[in-house]
Amino acid sequence: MKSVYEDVIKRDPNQPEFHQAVEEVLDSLSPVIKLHPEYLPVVRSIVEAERIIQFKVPWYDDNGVLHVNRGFRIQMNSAIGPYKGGLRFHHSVNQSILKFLAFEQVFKNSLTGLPMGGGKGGSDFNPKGKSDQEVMRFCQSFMMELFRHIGENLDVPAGDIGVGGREIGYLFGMYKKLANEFTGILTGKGPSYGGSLIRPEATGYGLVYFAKEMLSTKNKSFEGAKCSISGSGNVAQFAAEKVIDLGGKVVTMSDSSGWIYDPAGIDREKLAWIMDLKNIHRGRISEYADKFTGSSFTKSEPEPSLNGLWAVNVDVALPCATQNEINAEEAKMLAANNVIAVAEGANMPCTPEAVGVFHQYGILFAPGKASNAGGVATSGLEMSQNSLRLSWSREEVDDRLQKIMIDIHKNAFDTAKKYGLPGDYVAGANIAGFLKVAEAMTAQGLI
Ligand code: NDP
Ligand code: 2IT
Repeated sequence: MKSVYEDVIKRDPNQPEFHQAVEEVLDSLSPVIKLHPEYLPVVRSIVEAERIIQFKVPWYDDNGVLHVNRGFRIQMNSAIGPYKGGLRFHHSVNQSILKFLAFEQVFKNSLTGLPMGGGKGGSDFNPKGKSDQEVMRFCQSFMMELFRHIGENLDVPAGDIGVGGREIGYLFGMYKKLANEFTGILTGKGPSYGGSLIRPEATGYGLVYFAKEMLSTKNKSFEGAKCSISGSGNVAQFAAEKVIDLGGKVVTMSDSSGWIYDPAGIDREKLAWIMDLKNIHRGRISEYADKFTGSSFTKSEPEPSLNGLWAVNVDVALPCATQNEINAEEAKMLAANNVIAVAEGANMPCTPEAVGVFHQYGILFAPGKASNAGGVATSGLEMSQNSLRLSWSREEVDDRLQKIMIDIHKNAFDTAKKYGLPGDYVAGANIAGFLKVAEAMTAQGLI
């Protein structure tokens, strides 16, 4: 296993996020390889992307000035289904970040139990401060190249940071025009053109369904629980909504400029205000503190550090912004306040050292590839509805989502126990996710 990791570093020495994601999975897989040495070649193969596409995305701003961004699609693994995973538009996007996300996606998609391989893509385009017209021109230019590499049975992208309903709409329109056909090529579509109900809510809701299962292993629940959430985008908003639904109290949220603390709790009305601020006006979370008395705003620097958010005394912490936002020091602050559970809404928001602290203190910890899988699972349900040319009701999709999250929890929990690591959801999720893909790769001849 050590040689696999060394080879990964040797091949791409400048990809720290990818190395981090690979190292964690390889660590978990050691006991599997002891039991199944025949899977070692699979491990060697699974760390290499099947295909990486990089392309130029030229677009004109509202003043007629040309900008040139980079577009990417990482087609990581198609052993159990078409590549599936989001598109991220953020100034930090590079191959390392997208490869870590695509790698995580392979295991996550396997855990959903649905037939989806792993992929990820995006661009270093920064949507902040751009007009709708600029975002539209960028999306159209991006799709002009991406369209030849995707397909409903080949690769089905969706949203991620900086890509929500607006962007998916523009991307879908351009795909449809170029391909001259109406297919379910993207998920996260609007409900009027093939999108699934509950898909916008799914990652946040699914996260809380998963955390609820974790808490119940300790005879705890969200009823009366204090909860800190980071981020104020898609995942954070609907995680907050579900925590409130289950009787919990959300006291923090954030964006890249800083975080807000509301000791009285962000109730339904305040959350509706945040959704309007973020989704319609595209404003900053600092405005919350101006609007609601008793709340405060703390600026944070440098990104993604949140200078104190994780020092707030809570029962449950749900990091929902970005990778590596909780380090060991912050994990120790959560431990000092006797946090019961930490569940990742974002992908890899906790550093390996932070995860070590949670394990050391016996804090329940869920890795994103298990706890945030509700988003891609519901994307899988959107693909099924598109294939059937049917739309299921909110209740039907929500019921399926809940069942999938309960199953993922059980699978990760039972697998960890089986491999002698009870309570270690990281090992459980990595091993369970790997085994299905490994079997499929082996059956197909490791080509
Ligand atoms: P959004 O773009 O809707 O929201 C992202 C939020 O995180 C914003 O509040 C943003 O602040 C903040 N944020 C992003 N980058 C940074 C940074 N570098 N430092 C500090 N804050 C930051 O994205 P999503 O909610 O969709 O995604 C959040 C996380 O969840 C990501 O890790 C994503 O990969 C993961 N995820 C998303 C899924 C989905 O279905 N959307 C599914 C599974 C996981 P600001 O607006 O200021 O940039
Ligand atoms: O990280 C993720 O799982 C996502 N951004 C969602 C991917 C999807 O295809 O819905």
